[in-house]
Amino acid sequence: MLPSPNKGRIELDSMAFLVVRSAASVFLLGLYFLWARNLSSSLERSVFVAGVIVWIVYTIGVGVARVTIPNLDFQRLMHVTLPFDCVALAALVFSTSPAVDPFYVWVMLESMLYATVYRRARAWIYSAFLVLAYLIGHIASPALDPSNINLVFLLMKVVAVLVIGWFVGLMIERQSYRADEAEERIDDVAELNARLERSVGELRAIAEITEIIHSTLDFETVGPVVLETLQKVIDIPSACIFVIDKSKGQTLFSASRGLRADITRTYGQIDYVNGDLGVSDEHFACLELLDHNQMIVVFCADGAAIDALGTDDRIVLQAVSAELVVAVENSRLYKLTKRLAITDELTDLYNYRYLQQRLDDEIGRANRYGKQLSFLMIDIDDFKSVNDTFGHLVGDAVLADLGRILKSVVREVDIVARYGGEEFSVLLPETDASGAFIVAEKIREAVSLNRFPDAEGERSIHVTVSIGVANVPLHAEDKESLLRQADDALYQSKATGKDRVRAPKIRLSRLDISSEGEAES
Ligand code: GH3
Ligand code: MG
Ligand code: MG
Repeated sequence: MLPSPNKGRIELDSMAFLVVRSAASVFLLGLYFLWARNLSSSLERSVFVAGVIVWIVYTIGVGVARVTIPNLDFQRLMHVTLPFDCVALAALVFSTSPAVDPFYVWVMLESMLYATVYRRARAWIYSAFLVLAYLIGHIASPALDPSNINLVFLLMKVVAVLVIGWFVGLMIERQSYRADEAEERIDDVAELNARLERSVGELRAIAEITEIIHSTLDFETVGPVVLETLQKVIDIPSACIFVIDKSKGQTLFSASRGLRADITRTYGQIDYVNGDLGVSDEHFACLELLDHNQMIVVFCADGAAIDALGTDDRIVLQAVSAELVVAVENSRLYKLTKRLAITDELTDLYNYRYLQQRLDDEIGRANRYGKQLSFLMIDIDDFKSVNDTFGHLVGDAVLADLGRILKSVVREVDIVARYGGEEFSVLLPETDASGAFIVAEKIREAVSLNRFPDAEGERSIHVTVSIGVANVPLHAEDKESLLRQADDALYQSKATGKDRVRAPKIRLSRLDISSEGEAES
């Protein structure tokens, strides 16, 4: 017997039913041969035989039905057998009741069987049919003395059948109710388990993404990996995510996955204008996930997919957004720190440390590949008097302005640095001495022609610079001698009247330019 998942009733196997009916048939046949065929009354004998035949015929019918009908509906089968069982039982009770009433127990058993299979009210009706059959057989029995029927006793027997049927029905109903409850609890536990598993998956994805994002400061390359990991918990095959600087309307970070190239291009540069995202594609929708410190995180995907996002999905996206914002801030700070570490604050030129490092690199490269490089050492003439006349602040402004002039004169690849105080230097990779001389002269001339603003903003200050030029390999082969040679040349330009360019005196065998006096102004 198995609990029925649908009806909450006992589901009897039709095979078991057939076996029990067949055993009952054998029993009835045995009873006939051992006892009933000796009954003195031929009426009782015939009725008994009729009852047995009806029973056996329907048992055979059940067997045939079971073999021929696939997926035989057991309850329907019992509906069919009930009336014939009632007839058979009435006949059997009719012929045996007056003697020992053995079929009373039979009626009771069958009524219990119906109580296990059908719901209580219906089982009761079927029990009532069986009781009715019993009563008809019992009262109609010719052997019973009509004047001597014990009505109270008969009533007790009938009520006992009904009560037991009702009781069995009640027990089974309770049992199935408990089974239903247990099943519901199992469902609840399964649902909780699924939610827990999902939450664990989400936490794992967030942890994974956090690790990926924070594993590098140059984290732009990790964008697709972030989206791929997100997809493990949020079922959106194509999406892009942006971190936008609201104040500048600038995309600081963008990553896309599974999008066509044209869409990626369209959404790669979302403009944040007047608090509105400039997205028009009707198939796409964007969701603002986070707004923090002038930065917003926007997630874009198919509109239907965005609408279908659940609360859990949004929590995951917001957690990832928070990490992205921190990572973008860290990356920005890292880039700024990196820039500050190599930049001179006052002039925004490279600082002394960076210059030294680049000198090492470039001289190494020049020596390795047989290339040239030149170096200019620049010193402002009589800068002390500028400070003395106009004040230190104006002096600082002159230095900053001079930095701008230097940068505007040289090429992108040249390295302009503040060497210290009011001294500057320019590293010219792949430039020979004559080329360097021309650059130095351009610088000298640009500074000389420029007028720097005084405290009132009047462009009244005139400064000049002296420049020493040195070249690898013409004047030097390593950094120390290159710096020394440039410094010596600078000293020469100071010594010969300032506002001029000088290169070191060199041996005639290495000479390729006229080193002294040519560039005098
Ligand atoms: P010279 O032609 O011989 O170079 O004369 P000079 O007055 O420029 O002398 P020197 O090269 O020794 O210059 C040093 C002066 O530069 C001293 C100091 O007042 C000024 N100076 C150095 N660093 C700074 C700075 O950061 N700001 C300002 N305002 N002045 C500076
Ligand atoms: Mg100086
Ligand atoms: Mg000076």
